[in-house]
Amino acid sequence: MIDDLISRMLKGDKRAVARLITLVENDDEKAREIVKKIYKYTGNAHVIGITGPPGSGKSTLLDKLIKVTRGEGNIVGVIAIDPTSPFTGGALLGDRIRMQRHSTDPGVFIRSMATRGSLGGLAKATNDAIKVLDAFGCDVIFVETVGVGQIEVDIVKTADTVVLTTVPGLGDDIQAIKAGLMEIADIFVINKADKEGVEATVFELELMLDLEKEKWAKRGWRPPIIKTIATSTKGIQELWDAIKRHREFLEESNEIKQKRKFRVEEEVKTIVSSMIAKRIGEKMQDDELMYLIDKILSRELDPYSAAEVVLEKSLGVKV
Ligand SMILES: Nc1nc2c(ncn2[C@@H]2O[C@H](COP(=O)(O)OP(=O)(O)OP(=O)(O)O)[C@@H](O)[C@H]2O)c(=O)[nH]1
Ligand SMILES: [Mg+2]
Repeated sequence: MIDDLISRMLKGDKRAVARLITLVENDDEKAREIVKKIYKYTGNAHVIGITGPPGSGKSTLLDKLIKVTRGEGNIVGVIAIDPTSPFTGGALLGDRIRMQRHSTDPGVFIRSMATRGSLGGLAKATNDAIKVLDAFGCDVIFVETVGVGQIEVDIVKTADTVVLTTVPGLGDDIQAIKAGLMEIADIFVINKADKEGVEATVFELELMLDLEKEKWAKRGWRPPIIKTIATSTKGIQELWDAIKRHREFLEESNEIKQKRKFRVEEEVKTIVSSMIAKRIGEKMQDDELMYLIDKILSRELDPYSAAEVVLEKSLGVKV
């Protein structure tokens, strides 16, 4: 079944893409099989993370960006991560799905992914879904996340280019930006530039960027600040041009190789830990190991010594 889906996907069948993403989302074993089979077709897509506070206009921007990049003949994939924050859950759903109108275009694939149960699972599922879209032939893959939680930040970190959106009158957002998002942004967007206070926000951001002048000089890339009105077309072409310039910078500076190396290392580590956790979780249920728990409870054994026994018995590893 998987072989059939993959061969249909490689021929451009979007329904097969959707099925494959559902499988990588819901079934660890199948995800493993799928990624093993499609990996050789991946590595071509430019992955662009779009993150920023709820309601800052990420989806509206994406809707316009899809149009511009499609106009250049690119095959486009979009993964929208549903917010985990209780403050945004379910809000503005209509806006979020507006970009779905592009779904009838055979060169655009849009998927929304929700957090189900384990949060770590979302990062893994997103990564695997990106691989499916990459193998499908997407030249550009956008990943939209609300930059509130660590998980979303982790997801967006795996993008080649990170676009951070904000709106005039930063207020509390500036704290969030300072508290970590700043570090990961390659491009800043001040959306809703039709609202008051745009220039003050540009000024504030420039000041923040100035604090790290040396870092930008050394790196050869200072994040540009682009003003957009996503509800019209103002700034959209400039934003797309900045994204392309960043991609060129990554290629020329070799940063892309380092980023990808780091990403692959992280990915393998994550997979290994989850495989070990699963194996140990299963093994711990055996009576053979359950007695250890009783021994810890009766103070005959300490948790570290028990862990050593568990590792040795389940994986044959001595630590
Ligand atoms: N005035 C103005 N409104 C905008 C602009 N861009 C987006 N909006 C409006 O802002 C609201 C939120 O836009 P979305 O695109 O859904 O924002 P989002 O960041 O994707 O929101 P979440 O996914 O819920 O975090 C919508 O009502 C948009 O029409 C803009 O440039 N100017
Ligand atoms: Mg959105």
